[in-house]
Formats: sequence, C-alpha cells, structure tokens
Amino acid sequence: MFVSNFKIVIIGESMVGKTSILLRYIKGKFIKVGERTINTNCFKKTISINNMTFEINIWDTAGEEKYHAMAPIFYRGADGAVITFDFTRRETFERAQKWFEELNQFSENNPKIILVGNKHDLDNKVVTGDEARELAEKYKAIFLSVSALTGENINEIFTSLTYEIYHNKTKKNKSKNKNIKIVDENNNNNNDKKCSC
Ligand SMILES: Nc1nc2c(ncn2[C@@H]2O[C@H](COP(=O)(O)OP(=O)(O)OP(=O)(O)O)[C@@H](O)[C@H]2O)c(=O)[nH]1
Ligand SMILES: [Mg+2]
Repeated sequence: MFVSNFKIVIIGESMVGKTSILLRYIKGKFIKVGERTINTNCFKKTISINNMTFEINIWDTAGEEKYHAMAPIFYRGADGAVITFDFTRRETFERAQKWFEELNQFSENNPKIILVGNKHDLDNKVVTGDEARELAEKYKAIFLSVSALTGENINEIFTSLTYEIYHNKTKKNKSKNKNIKIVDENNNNNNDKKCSC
C-alpha cells in the first residue's frame, strides 16, 4: 500500500562525507567522491514498513560556506534531516549545534532529525560518542556512528529516520507498533532513481 512521500535533507560541513553516505546508501558501495557538491543532488528510494511503502526523496546539499545562504531553501518542506559531522574534525561537530538551531528556525514541518558521526572507521577520532549522544538528546534527536567507507549503520540512518517520520506524522503510540518491520529494499529496482529536484 502506498502511503507517503518523505523529503529528507542531508546537511553538514564540507567534506564530512554527505555525498559518500548518500552514494553508499543508494548504490550499496563506497564511491570515492572526486569533487565537492555544488548543486543539490536528489535521489529517490523506496522503503517498506510492514505493508506500507514509503518513497523517500533524499537531498544532498553543498557544505561549503559560500553556498550556505541557499540552505533554508532546501529545508523547506523537509520531513527529516540528517545532520552530519566528521569524527576526525572537531569543528564539524561544533557546527552541528548550529545546524540544529537553523533547522528549527527555518523548517516549518518540525522535521525529525538524526545526528550522524561519519568516518567511524578512522583511528584519529577527536569527538566521542557520548558527547555526540548528549547533543542529539538535547534536540530530541537520534545519534548514530557511521562509516560510508565500511557501510556501518548507513542503512540504519534512513530506516530509523523513516520510522521516526512515520510516527511523527501519524502520532501513533510507539508501543502499539513494537513489532514494526522495516524492509530496506536495497536489492530491488528502485535504487538510483533521480527525483525531481
Ligand atoms: N575514511 C573515510 N573517508 C570518508 C568517509 N566518507 C567520506 N570520506 C571521504 O571524505 C571526503 C569528503 O567526502 P564527501 O562525501 O565528498 O563530503 P561532502 O560532505 O559531500 O562534501 P561537500 O560536497 O563539499 O559538502 C572524500 O575524500 C571521501 O572519500 C568514511 O566513512 N571514511
Ligand atoms: Mg558532497
């Protein structure tokens, strides 16, 4: 049964790995990104939850500061957001707090937010999971450590967020849906569809 279209935006500082995360999710493998994002990329993916099908449109934004003025345009209508930082660059984590504030200020949908620490595969981490979790809790968000390189928790970003958006929209009591089953249709033919942004 077709239920809804959700818009999800991926935001965060330049080079934290936003495009790599999206490509890992859509293509199922790590693709070395040769260039910084200038225009927004948008991909469509289908996720099934029990008998319901959700189409998620994922918007990858440019992290470079010079494109920042455009950001609120992309927040518009977002049902969910992935705020990304790089475990090996502290300033990207400190900037994450500002992304939370900005989302609250500019997005009218009260989007569900997931905080993602990327490059968890690297040894030279300068941010701990505990402090990231604390920041996420402050904004009632989920936190996940991920790696676009190894694939760690990449599918979970989007399945968890879709699950949260669904509950946010239906306002159903979570306890009623304890047995909810999320099927990430990675192997079907829905991958790699460009959406209309
Ligand atoms: N070790 C490691 N490197 C990664 C990972 N994810 C991305 N990278 C590398 O980090 C660099 C930046 O990745 P991008 O995906 O282009 O970053 P971005 O956030 O999209 O950058 P902008 O488009 O400028 O906003 C690239 O060299 C990637 O190969 C990861 O999980 N682990
Ligand atoms: Mg990019």
